[in-house]
Amino acid sequence: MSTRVFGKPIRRNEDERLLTGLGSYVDDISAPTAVHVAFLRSPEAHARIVKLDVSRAREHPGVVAVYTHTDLGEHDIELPLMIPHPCMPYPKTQRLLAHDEVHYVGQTIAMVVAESRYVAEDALELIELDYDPLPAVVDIEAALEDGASTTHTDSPGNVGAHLEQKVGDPDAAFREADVVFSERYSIERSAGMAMETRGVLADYDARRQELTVWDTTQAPLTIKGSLGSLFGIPYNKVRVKQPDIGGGFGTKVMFYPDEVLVPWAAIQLERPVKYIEDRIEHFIGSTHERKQIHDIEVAATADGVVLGLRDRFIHDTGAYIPYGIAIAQVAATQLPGPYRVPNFSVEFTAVYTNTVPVTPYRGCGRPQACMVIERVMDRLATEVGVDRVEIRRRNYIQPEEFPYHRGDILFADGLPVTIDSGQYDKQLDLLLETIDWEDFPAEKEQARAEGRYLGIGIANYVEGTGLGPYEGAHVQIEPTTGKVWVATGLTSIGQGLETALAQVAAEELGVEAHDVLVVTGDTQAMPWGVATFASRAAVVSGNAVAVAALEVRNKALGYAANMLEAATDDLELADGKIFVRGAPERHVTLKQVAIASNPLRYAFDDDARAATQFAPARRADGPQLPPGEEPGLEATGYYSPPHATWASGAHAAVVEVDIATGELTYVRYAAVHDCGTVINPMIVEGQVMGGVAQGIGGSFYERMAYDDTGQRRNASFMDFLVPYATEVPAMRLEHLETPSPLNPKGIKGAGEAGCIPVPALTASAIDDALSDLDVTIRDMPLDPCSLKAIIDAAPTR
Ligand code: MCN
Repeated sequence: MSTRVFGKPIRRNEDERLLTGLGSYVDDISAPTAVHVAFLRSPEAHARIVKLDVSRAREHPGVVAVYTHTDLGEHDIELPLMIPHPCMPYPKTQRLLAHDEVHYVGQTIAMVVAESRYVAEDALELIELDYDPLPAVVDIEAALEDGASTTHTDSPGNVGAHLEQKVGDPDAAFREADVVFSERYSIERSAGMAMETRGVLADYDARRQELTVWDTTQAPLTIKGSLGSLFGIPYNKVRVKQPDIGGGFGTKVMFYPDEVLVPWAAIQLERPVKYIEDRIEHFIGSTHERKQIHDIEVAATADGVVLGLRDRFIHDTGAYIPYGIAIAQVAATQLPGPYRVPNFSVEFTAVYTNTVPVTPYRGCGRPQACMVIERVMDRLATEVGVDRVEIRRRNYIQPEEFPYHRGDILFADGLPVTIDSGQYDKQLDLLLETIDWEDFPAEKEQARAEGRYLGIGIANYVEGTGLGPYEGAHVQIEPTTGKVWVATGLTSIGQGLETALAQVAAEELGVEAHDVLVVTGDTQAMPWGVATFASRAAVVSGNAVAVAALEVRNKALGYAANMLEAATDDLELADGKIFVRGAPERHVTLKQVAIASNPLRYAFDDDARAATQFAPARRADGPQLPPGEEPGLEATGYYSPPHATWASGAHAAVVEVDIATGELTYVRYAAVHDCGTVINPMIVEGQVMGGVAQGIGGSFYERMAYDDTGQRRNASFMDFLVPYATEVPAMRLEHLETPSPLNPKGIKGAGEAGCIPVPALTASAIDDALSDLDVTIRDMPLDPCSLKAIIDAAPTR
């Protein structure tokens, strides 16, 4: 009679739908009368538009409308600055449609609406666009030199943001240090590359003044509020729905021009309007992340204890800075990783370039920070002559030091970094065991004797997750089915949220997880909330569901006590029923309680008739509801975290380098992940594995390449390589559960973790594989050509 589902590796409720092809994506929504959008996008990285004539396109048969910025009237606006910060001298965000200057290849200039996408694309060819090319800013270091060209001609320099933060006294640490060194590390530009590109379908009912938008967004409530205020439509008359989605990865949390323009056109035309981004547009029109160059100085004792760090880095923000300093700030605050580092300063400059704008992509600044600190640890180990494991142990924050206050350095939630809990030594022990660390030297020697180059790498990370401000949930016991209904303002983007939240509710209500229906991404079902990003849903939404479900549980027990004429303390909830303890034959089902709690009549329902045999749940047949009572077995709950909760992990991999070709193979991979109390270990494993696969892409394959004029050189899957299953090794995964003291369920986030340490440990493993040569990997990602060049240029030790 037990229904413990929290912490169980149960299969995902959504899988049957998604894996049997029954998912319904934006492009699947039936809209037979819809007209279709194609965008004229800038062919130049930086240019002044001297002529934009759309008259021939407007006359093309099948074209319904062609819009440029002059047609937008009061809606000729810039997109919002999502996260303002005073350190941005001139925060630039993108106009819906460009005015007289374009700032990256792919920027939207004009919108064609036609009876079909084919016609819309044909009409694009008829638009006359003349422009004077302007110098393009692409290289972030050159962009900061005196006399550099500017990304925006109306604004001086290319500095999007500049911020310095300091903890302790780093200069004193450097004066006292026995060991001092400096390093430069860089990581390249990459992007999420979800299987499904972005898309928007909008329908406006002018008679009812109702706007409905189906959008691949991770943030439907942001879209709802923004469109409502922009178009002056009541909040409750704007419905934004995120249908099933083929991956989000952070890219879809951004606010894009089409997300305003498509609904705007639907209002103008009073017809459904649809836009589905194609793959090339996804490469040049949806946001990227990652490019940073770090110059770090390290001060340590002769024993390898870090006394201080001084890091200065430059961060490529692309042509605009809609997410403010979020990525750079996350990188800055995660730089010390799981290590004490009592003194450090970090200073970053976000640089405008004439490239696709940069916003958070899974990991958001953390892979960069992890690469820097973990490479530093490897170098420090060599400097002081201890091994890579020991150097980490000497610097870990110890269990008794939690909560660990980093000092006055502010995280992305605007609060000082306080790491709530962790067990970093234990995590490392488990990792070493899982990857067979002790046996590796013999394995390496054996391989070398066979002419093969094996290496092993490790990396640790911490990750601030579960950011506020809040999330809410509505939980109801359905009176017609007896099943549990949960609505969240957040979105399911492939991360298993429907099942995780079902498990939380099921646990409180004593039902099976598959008897809980979770509604995500529908602003009509839950009109309050923030968005899915920053690995926050399990923490913030999970705890909100628990709050609401507990209230429903208490209500149900109250009604059942009346129905069974027993005290609530004597009742027990399990298997969808409420029992009198010790007398299981005396029970009511949750459905019967839900019916009894609701004054409506369920004429055809046997349970409703059966419910009448119990003592009345309330004086229900009276003419009024009893004072203080509400119909329905339901509750809405909210949860607001005090600050971020810090997950952690340690990964290791054995790699093989083919020194003749520069090819890299991941031979085996192990990960230990600590996301506090685990809701569903099977989902967390999937999350970590998926993240690792993306991390492998960011370590050895993927790089958004631009030429000096700002043209993309690899905007297709023929040239931008993502790893296949053949490149991703089998993984061994272990969970360590260090509950967060910050939330009642002890949960920390998990969704981004997998990708964070992969570049760092890959670099470490390659160094180890090539230990006969003098090789230190400082730049990621590599590819066979660049690795072969490094091997060929390396002196033998
Ligand atoms: N989980 C758990 N126990 C925990 C923490 C998490 O069981 N203690 C499980 C839950 O099932 C939850 C999942 O792990 O559904 C991820 O939880 P969480 O860390 O809260 O992350 P979010 O739900 O907020 O998801 C967003 C996060 C981010 S920011 C990106 S980007 C991302 C991701 O997760 N994009 C993804 N995972 C993705 N997975 C897929 N398949 N596709 C994406 O686009």
